[in-house]
This record gives sequence, C-alpha cells and structure tokens, in this order.
Amino acid sequence: MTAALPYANGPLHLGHLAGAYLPADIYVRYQRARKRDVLFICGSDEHGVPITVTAEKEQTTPQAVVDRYHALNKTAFDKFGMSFDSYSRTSLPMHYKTAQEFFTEFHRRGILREKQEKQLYCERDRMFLADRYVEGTCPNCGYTQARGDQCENCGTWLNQVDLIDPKCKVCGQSPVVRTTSHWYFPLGDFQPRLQEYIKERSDRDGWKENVLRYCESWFKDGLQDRAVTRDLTWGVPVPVPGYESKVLYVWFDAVLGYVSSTKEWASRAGDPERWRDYWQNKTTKYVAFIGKDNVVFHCIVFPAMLMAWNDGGKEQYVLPENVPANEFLNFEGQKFSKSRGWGIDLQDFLRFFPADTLRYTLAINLPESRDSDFYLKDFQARTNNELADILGNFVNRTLAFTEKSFDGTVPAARHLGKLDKEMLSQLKEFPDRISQHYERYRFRDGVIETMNLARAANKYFNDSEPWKTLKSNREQCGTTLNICLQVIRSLAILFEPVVPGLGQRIWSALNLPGSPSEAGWDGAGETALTAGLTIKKPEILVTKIEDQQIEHMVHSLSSGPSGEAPANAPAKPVITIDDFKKLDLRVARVVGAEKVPKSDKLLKIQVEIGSERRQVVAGIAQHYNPDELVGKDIVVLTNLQPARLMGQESQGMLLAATDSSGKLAVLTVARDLESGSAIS
Ligand code: B3M
Ligand code: ZN
Repeated sequence: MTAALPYANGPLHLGHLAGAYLPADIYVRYQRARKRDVLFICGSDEHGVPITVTAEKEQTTPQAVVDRYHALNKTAFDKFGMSFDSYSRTSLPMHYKTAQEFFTEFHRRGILREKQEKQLYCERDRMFLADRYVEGTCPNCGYTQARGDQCENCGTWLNQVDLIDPKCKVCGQSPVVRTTSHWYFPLGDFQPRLQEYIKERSDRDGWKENVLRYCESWFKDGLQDRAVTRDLTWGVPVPVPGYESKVLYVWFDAVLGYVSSTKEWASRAGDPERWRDYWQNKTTKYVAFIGKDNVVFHCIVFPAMLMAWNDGGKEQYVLPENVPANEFLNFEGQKFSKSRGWGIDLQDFLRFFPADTLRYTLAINLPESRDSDFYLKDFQARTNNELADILGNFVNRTLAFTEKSFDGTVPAARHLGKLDKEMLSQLKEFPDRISQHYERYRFRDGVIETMNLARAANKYFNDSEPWKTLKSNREQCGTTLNICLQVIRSLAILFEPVVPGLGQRIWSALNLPGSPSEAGWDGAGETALTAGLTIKKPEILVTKIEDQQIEHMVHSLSSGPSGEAPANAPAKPVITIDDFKKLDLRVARVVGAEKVPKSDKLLKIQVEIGSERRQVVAGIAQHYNPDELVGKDIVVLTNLQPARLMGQESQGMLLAATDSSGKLAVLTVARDLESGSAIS
C-alpha cells in the first residue's frame, strides 16, 4: 500500500488526511488485522518548483525547507496514528539512484525522445521558467494567475508559451522565448495498453467511478508525449551528457519514491533485497491511495513507466491494482487554502484534541464520491454523541456494572434467552459486514457500520435491564454482562483501524494482553473472553468537547501558528461576549420601503419589531428595489443612537454584507420567526 508523498513544502491540513492518508491507514490497519502481509509506504516529496519558490521567498535553501517540513509532517503523521512501515524522502541517495536508473534504462532502450521546444526564459534571473516559475493569463478562460503548467481555474493543461502576458514569479519581469531541449516520455504510445489495463483492473477490483471518469477524460483528449526533464537545479540530475544543468521532472521521480522508500525500509530491516518481495512479486496486490488531483500520475503516468520498464524483460514490477482516489474535503463550507489561511493544520489541531476524535469525524465525512465538508460543530457532535455517548457509554456502563456487581471479573454466560441469542448472532455478522465495505474502499460505510454495533449493544444492555435482573436473576444478569463484555472485546478489534488509540485502550481495559489487531479481525465475532478474567477499573474513554474548547482552538489559531494573521482572521480586535451583548439585534419584518427623495443611495424602510414600528434608513438603493424587500425578515440593530440622514430619521441599522466584487446582500432569517425575536 502506498499513500501519496506529500510535498515537504508546508504543513499537512485536514484535507490531505481525508484525501489519502486516513483511508489508507484504515485500510492498512484492517488488512493487518486480517493477518495479511502488508507493507505501508510513504515519504516526503522533496522536489518541485513550489519548494524552490518557498526557499527563495524565505531566503533559504530548498534543502532547509524540506528538512523542516519533512520533520514537521512526519511528527504530525505519527501523532495522528499513521502506521507507515516506511516514511522516507526523495532527497536521499537511494532515491536519486532509483529515479536515475529508470531514466537511464528508458534512454538506453530508445524509449525517450529528445525535442527542442520553446520555453519562457527570464533574462534577469538567467533561468528558464519551468512550471510554476511563470504566471500569466490563461488563454482558455482568462484567469489572470494561470501557472506555466496548468490553469487552476479551468483545469486546462497549458503550454507555457501560450500564456498571455507571462511574468517571472521571481522578479516579476516579462520573460522572453528561448529554445531548449528536453527528453519526452511517449505517453501517447501507451494509451491503448493503459486503457486495457484500467479496464481489466477495474473489472477485477472495482475502481471508483470518479477515478474512472478522470481517466476517461484523459483518454478522450488523447495522451501526448510528456517532457520528463526540466531546466531547474533542484531535483534529481538527468543522467545523460549535455543535461548537466537539468533535472528530472518532479513527477517522474516522485512516483518512484514509493519504490525507493521501500528500498530504504528493506535496508533498514537488514535485508536490502526484500523490497522485491513486494514490488516484483506477481501475487502482490498494490493499492495506491491518493487525492483526486493526482489521478493522472497514478493511473496513467506511473503505470506507463512501469510498463515501459517491464517491456525490457528484466524484473517485472506490479502495477497498481486499484487507485481509490478521494475527492476534496472543504473546511466549514470553503476550500482549504494556504494563501487565504483557511483551514486547520494537522499539527495545530492535535494540540487541542486527540487524534482519535479527529480520525472518527474525518472518516464519517470522507469525500469518497464527491467533495465533502468538515465542520467543527459536526466534529463536536460526532465526538460527544457518538464516540462518547454510544461507544464510550456502552463500554463504561458495562465495565462499571461488572466492577460493582461482579467484583470486576467476567461473569459466566449460562442460559441464553432470545435477546442474548440475537445479540450474539449480530456480533457474528458484524466483522464480515464491515469487511465488505473496507474491501471495496467504502470507509465511511465501514465506520458507520462499526458504530452500529455499539448502538446495537447499548440497546441490548437497555432491553436486558441488568440492573433489574441483578436482584431477580443473578445468573441472567451475569449472562448479559458476559455478552456485553464479549461485544466490547470485539469493538476494540473492529474500531482499531479507525481509532487505534481507543481500540487499544478498550483492549487494555479488559486486561487483555497484546493488541486488538494481534488478536485478529476474524476473532472479532467470537466470544473469546473467558469467564473469571479480571478487568480493570473503568476510566472515561472519550472526553466530551465543550463549546469553549472549540472556541479556544479557533481563537488560538486565528492569529496563525507563526504569528502572521491569515486572511480569514478577524480584522478587528477581539471583544468579549459582554461587548457583543451590548448590541440589541432583533428580527424585523419589512412592511414598507421607498426611495429617499433626491438620494440615489438611500432607502427608507418601515419595519415591524414585535408590536413596535420603526423607520430605518439604509444605503442600499443601488442594490435593492424597495418592493423586493417588503415582506422579508431582516436583522436590525435597535439600540443604535438614532440619526438623521437626508432629513429622514433612522431608528436603527439593518445588517448587510458586501463581497469582494461589491455585491451587497441584506441579512435575512433562515426560518420563519416572530418579528422582534432577539438575536444572540
Ligand atoms: N507531492 C502532490 C501532492 O502532495 C505530490 C504527490 C506525489 S505522489 C508520488 O498532492
Ligand atoms: Zn525573473
């Protein structure tokens, strides 16, 4: 299993986790629990123009940038519970060697084609402006910040000389056109084989619709030769004479980072050839987890490179069996954006809340078939109402009951009643039901199903009423508790892939040795807990999240971890809730509106606030016809000192918002409420 190598160019945010890393980790942990021989490979992608641009901006070296972010991201991943077997880096000698070996092999066998091409060159910086070193207007959609390789706005792949009014990203000057030579990989030649490959694998392993659609659109446009070298200094040197001042294209080397990371792992394990057991073994099932923006490289470019290698007849690499790419996760309804400071970085989030709570909410909201959202309110609700109230509560009440009424030892199960049999048969079914989802890369459904077992168990506890049977029929009470404890043991195993920390804690609370995954997925449906075993005293498993904790995090982070205020941070000084309470905001119904004579800006609006009538004057005449407003429920600040505008008295202020284009909207109320209702 591989997960996309994140660029060591910035911190990881929640969107990255939802795209590739969390699903990969759930899958890997689940497969390990199935006792399959799994190797989980990742590492930092340490080349590419964004890194050198960052280095220039910060007046440091690319090496310093990647050293910093490699360490930061590796630590954050650890804390998040990612269970990589290897987290390597593409700036290591092993990686250079691997990437150069592929290039040399292709070059030697005459697969690559050398071409002269026109490129933008900055005379001041004396360099060709590869990829993101140049920006200009997109010839396709007119977006003014299209990059040299692609327009982010319309998604078109661009030829940089087609940019309108291009500018060097380093100095801002207009570049000139010069000729340079590069090596091209003949991707087009591979199209028929790639189509066949995707069809075959997708028939066999069920590729996701979104992934197939992306591939389809690439094939429809027809694959083209792609340059695999660049006029840059940061990257893997091109191992052919005459190319000393050039490096391999970042994507050519990055995908091979999976192979070199595996080699690093094998060397560290003291068996340097062992990487071949995975990469060059026909029985390997290789699954590559990525986000949707990387589909072309993993479904088309990388497989084509491996095919080209395999055609040489030497060692044979396995191709991805599946590439379950996710769509994007938004944060509070908007795209994550580093430049706008929108979103929360992983390492920041984990300073406030435990990894398991984040993993659970992300898992439930994975953008598996379409973009999805992460809302802090939802995070709080999932943690409190599901992790704490369903799972935590079930474990806690069972352990507490056992502690109190059975001296903390597992009671025996004797005569099984209807409810008991039903619970046990459900327990048997769940592991397989969850597997079905995971095997098909449906992690959301798998996690929801897992929580359903805890739900069913809570219901069983309630319906069995052990607090009653304790007095009336102690043996039956013991049977109930025994079954509940069996379910808890299973929950530890089944929850471990999603919330590994919690899984282990539940396991340890039962006083069981080793780990839930060692016990194995197949044993999750069994009643393997022996009567007489002593359990531990219950502790709170999941702490609920209070409103203030969320507010505290948002507050602490809004000035940015490094001190600079991101664009979404409040532009005004912090106020207390008491400051806010001074405002008397009310729902007001517009009952009349007209233009103020001789003014082209002002409207005179009559509102009803409860039983009171008022007039407010607002500068919105250029945005609203008076008639449009009548009947609307709007928001009025009622304790603002009255004012006279153009001879008209204004007894309050209506609230409105203006966006960056100057468009204005009056705030309305999203549900029918009595006028006069207070806003707080
Ligand atoms: N570094 C892009 C990304 O982080 C790229 C992935 C490489 S996977 C071989 O989204
Ligand atoms: Zn320049």
